[in-house]
Amino acid sequence: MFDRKELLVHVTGAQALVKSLENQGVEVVFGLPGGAILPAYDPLRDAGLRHVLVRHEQGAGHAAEGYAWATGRTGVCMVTSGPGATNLVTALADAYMDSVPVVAITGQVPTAMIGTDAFQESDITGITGPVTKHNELVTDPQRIPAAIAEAFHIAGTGRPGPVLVDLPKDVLQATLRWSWPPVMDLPGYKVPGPPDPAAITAAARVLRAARRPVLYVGGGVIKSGSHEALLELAELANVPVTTTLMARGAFPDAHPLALGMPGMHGMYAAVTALQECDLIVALGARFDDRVTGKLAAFAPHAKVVHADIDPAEIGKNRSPDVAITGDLAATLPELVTALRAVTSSEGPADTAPANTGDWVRTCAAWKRAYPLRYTQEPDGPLKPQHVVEQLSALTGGDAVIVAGVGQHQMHASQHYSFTKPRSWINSGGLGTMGFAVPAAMGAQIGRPGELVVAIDGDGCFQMTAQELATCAIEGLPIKVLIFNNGFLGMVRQWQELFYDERYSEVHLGTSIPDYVKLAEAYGCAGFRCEAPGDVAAVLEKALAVTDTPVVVDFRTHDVEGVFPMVPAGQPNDGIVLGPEFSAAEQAAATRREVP
Ligand SMILES: Cc1ncc(C[n+]2csc(CCOP(=O)(O)OP(=O)(O)O)c2C)c(N)n1
Repeated sequence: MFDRKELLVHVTGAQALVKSLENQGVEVVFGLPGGAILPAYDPLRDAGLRHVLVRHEQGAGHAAEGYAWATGRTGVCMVTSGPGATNLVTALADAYMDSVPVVAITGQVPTAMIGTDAFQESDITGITGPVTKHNELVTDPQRIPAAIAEAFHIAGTGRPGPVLVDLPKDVLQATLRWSWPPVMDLPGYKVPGPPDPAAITAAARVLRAARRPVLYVGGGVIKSGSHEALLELAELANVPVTTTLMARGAFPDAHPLALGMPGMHGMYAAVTALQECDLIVALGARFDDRVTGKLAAFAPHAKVVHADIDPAEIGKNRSPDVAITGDLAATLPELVTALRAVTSSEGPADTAPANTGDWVRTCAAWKRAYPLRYTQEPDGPLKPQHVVEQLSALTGGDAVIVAGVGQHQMHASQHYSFTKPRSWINSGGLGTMGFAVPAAMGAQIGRPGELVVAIDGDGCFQMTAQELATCAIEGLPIKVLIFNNGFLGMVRQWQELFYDERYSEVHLGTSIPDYVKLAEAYGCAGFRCEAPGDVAAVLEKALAVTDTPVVVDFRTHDVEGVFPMVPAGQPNDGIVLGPEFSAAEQAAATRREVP
């Protein structure tokens, strides 16, 4: 990359920006131009990278996120000042909550006009301070290469996250001496070093001594690429594994040790194993309230080993007995080695599987006794769970599944059988309706030729459906399965359960818009499916389309709920199995018994 001949070349700020992106190896920028960022769009014409013109800046942000989730690389978006920049804010907040590496470039009004309420001025570094890992208003054109290099470094290292670089128009128009690589000057930014060997040994010892351990696996395992070491650890120590909403796919759901998702809509076995365990090994997870329920009542008998790259997470919600700060890519293999050493020093007769065997059998019995349950009548209303299970069977886990936010997201996470990492993309922390379509677009660009399926709610879909136009024009054959229940379903469910069925402003109706016509208007293929028996055939038809995006309007049951459920803020001990279980079964489950 370093080219001595380029040392004395003078370029404009805009050219420096584009050259910096090229030198960072950026292959795609999602964006939409406007006045302040105009100078940057000129050299972009001749650049060796792809620009995808979105229809709304929020779409650019989520597309950059989807690209990053799907590839592990940093996603890039570029927009103009003022409304362009503020339209990005939701996506940046989303990326911040879910630790997604994104670099956002925003145009800004000329430096002399900053603070004058100039046309399309917004203090975007001020606005995004709390939702970015770092941001910078660049006032010296000479700083552009370093600002961009630093942005990528910060976004992609340590705990990943979004970084915003704000570039005033005059800074983009000024000239500077081009030089690459720039010297980065980040005195306050430190990526955690290797994990402390003493902490690793301590963790191995408590794991070895535990009789009822559980691995609580978060998104950090996927981000660090340490899923293989996770499998090795789980099998070596014979420990049941729970995978959070952020970690679906980090451990194969079909594995006998897999308990599935914990938390508010988690599987009974996963939720209960965490409540009853004597040791939680938290790996790249953050004890989020959707997992813990009432924090004071969470896992009351458990010691905690907490391994995370972000020291701020350790002890934030739950004090650990053993803290390991560092990259899981190093921590997990070292933990495996340390566990082997501890085990062999205790002699082959006393093997780890024997220590935990009873516990593993108990968890498996819970799994069998209290599975996910729903009823699909052959002629009855179409159940969303049925659609997800048909999709799961048809793809065998060989697809990238993207979700919106709501009941459909939970049904997708619960009923799809994930086999590998980076096959599940969703908005976990912020819970952003409108995430799915643009995130699927970004994922499809990052993984061309692979099957990308967005499972979306009718409410969510209508928030960012305009990106279907982008997908059609770019020839991106994403599949969008709308679970059209005619309601803001998850909110309807909460009104049913917690507001005495007093439904207020949650009815959308199923037929406006006509999603098939809408799909066709956007240059996509559109199908509709209402009968349970037709699901497999319609999915096959949809999956067979490879040259345009596809939208399927699944007319799903309007009152279907998501269960199990732990009401918000309640102890996880009170997990409700739902209407498919008898009172006797619920009572037995509450007592942890297996009928
Ligand atoms: C931008 C945004 N606004 C509001 C909410 C609150 N909310 C959470 S789920 C939900 C309903 C989603 O409805 P839909 O997309 O139809 O999905 P369903 O729950 O019916 O599957 C709402 C309004 C949100 N998460 N995000």
